[in-house]
Amino acid sequence: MSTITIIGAPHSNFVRVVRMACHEKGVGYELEIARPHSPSVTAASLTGKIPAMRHGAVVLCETRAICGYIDAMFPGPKLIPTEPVAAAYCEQWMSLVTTHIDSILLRQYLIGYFFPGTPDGSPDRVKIDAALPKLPGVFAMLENELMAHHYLGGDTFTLADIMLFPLVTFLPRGPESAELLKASPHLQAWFDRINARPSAVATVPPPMPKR
Ligand SMILES: N[C@@H](CCC(=O)N[C@@H](CS)C(=O)NCC(=O)O)C(=O)O
Repeated sequence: MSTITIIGAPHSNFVRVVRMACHEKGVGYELEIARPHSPSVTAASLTGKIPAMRHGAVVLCETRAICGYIDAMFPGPKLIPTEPVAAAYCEQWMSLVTTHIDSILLRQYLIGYFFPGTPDGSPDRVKIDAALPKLPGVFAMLENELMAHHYLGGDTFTLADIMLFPLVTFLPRGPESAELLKASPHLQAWFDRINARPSAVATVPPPMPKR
């Protein structure tokens, strides 16, 4: 069967999730580097967001759907548990990452540092300050879970851990999130465990391009 093509930019946390899933499964892929809403992305992604994926006649967008396809289609370790309770916890955490945690930590908070859009390029304090009160709750949610379990949703590594990991790599780049991470020893220990996996090592993004 044809090779999987992942379409997107290597700096995107969600593109890295799909790449890590391929590495964990032992599935080869090619990365077609493209920005959101560029022609090659809009040809494959219903929203123009990245990642998108092509595999033969199968064209998909949405990280969870792409990873679910890869997990079901190929042999190798199951990334989404088959046992119903474990599967439900995995789904719960994946949903929390994509709808809640990513929204607050990246789209509402870190974006104010990464892409401020201010005339002089200084951090967007209005955006950042509006997000700050929401940060402790997100860190507490993760710290409590990882105090109780070795991985998100249980004691087995799953796609939920992959879903969160690339986002956590960004946290040291915001001063407030860096402090909260330092104060979250279980989250930090979880991060170190995932960061040592070959799938994480193989997908480290290149330095951010100058804007
Ligand atoms: N729900 C999508 C979200 C993907 C997403 O937000 N990708 C970002 C890059 S990390 C993007 O394409 N942003 C451009 C935009 O929001 O227009 C998924 O799970 O794949």
